[in-house]
Amino acid sequence: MSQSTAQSIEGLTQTALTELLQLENAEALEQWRVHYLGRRGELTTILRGLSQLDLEQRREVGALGNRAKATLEEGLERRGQEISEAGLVQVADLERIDVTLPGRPITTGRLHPTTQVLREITDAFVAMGFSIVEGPEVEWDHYNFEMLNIPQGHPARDMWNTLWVDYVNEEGQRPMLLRTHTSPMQARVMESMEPPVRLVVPGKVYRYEATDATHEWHFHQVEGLAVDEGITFADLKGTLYEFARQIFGARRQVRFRCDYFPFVEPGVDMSIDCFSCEGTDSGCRICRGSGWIEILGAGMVHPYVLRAVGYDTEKYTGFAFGLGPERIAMLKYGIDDIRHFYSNDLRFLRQF
Ligand code: 2NM
Repeated sequence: MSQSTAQSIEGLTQTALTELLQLENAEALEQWRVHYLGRRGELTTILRGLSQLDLEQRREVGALGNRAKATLEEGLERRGQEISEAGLVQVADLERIDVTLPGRPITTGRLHPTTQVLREITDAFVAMGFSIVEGPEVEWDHYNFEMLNIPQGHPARDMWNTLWVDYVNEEGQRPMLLRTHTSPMQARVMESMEPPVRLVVPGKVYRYEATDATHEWHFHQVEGLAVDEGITFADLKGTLYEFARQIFGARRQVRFRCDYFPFVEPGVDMSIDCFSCEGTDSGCRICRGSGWIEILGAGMVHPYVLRAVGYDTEKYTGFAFGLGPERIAMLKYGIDDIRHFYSNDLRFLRQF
């Protein structure tokens, strides 16, 4: 008895679910509900008949019946949703839709200001024929320092307060770190191909640094590189001048001054003339009265770097540069504290 009841519950469930999928409107759904789940519905009738079974069987088959009931109820609800989503609406339902109600607001996300500026920067270089390459944030000392003419014990290592990864190799050294610039990827690319090379590497970098309004322990960089036969400092100046005009407007002037970076010789920094006061305000908040704003570092790739990646330094020369999108964004939008970028304050983020 209980065996056959169980079977008829199973069969009934299958039939009911199959039928359900063919129903197209609310009226048919209601008929279906009454037929199976109503007070005199098929399933209800079977469940009522359980009282004739003994206690043990009643418990077993009862559980089966209750599960079947839940399955049918779920199916009913799902099919109801499908029908209304498909727009298969009954005229009676249509009359209850108030088309004068305002629509539900669509909340869209947006790109982080750093990402927006990062893309503006890389777009400018892509337009000049550079490719975009990305690389690992966890690097080897070898690529982050050694290959870039910053050997162990070199005083220039102090320029980058490094976050070392807690991994000790077989020789007892700790050779793994969070990259302090994106140039290790440039060393990787140069190592893997012959010139001509023209690439920019955008990405996140890390420094072991106390934070304040102008320092973060993690931020972004875009570093670029061009190596080929006959590349000169004039190529560097022309490329970076064009970049400055793309980002800060065609009226901008640029100025180069000597600076030191161990992977280039000579090294320079580049400033643009102040877009805020154009050199007329000795109290200007942006250029602090100097009329100039430093926006990047650059230089001719050091022959030691070219040699380390296996390039013929008699044949090839190149220029390289590095800049910080957060700093560019701060200048463009008048942001006074770099810590805003990663404090996740929506009032800040929604302004961009
Ligand atoms: C800078 C300034 C000057 C630079 C050098 C290289 C490489 F890999 F080619 F040697 N990449 N980036 C460079 C040069 C970066 O950042 C302020």
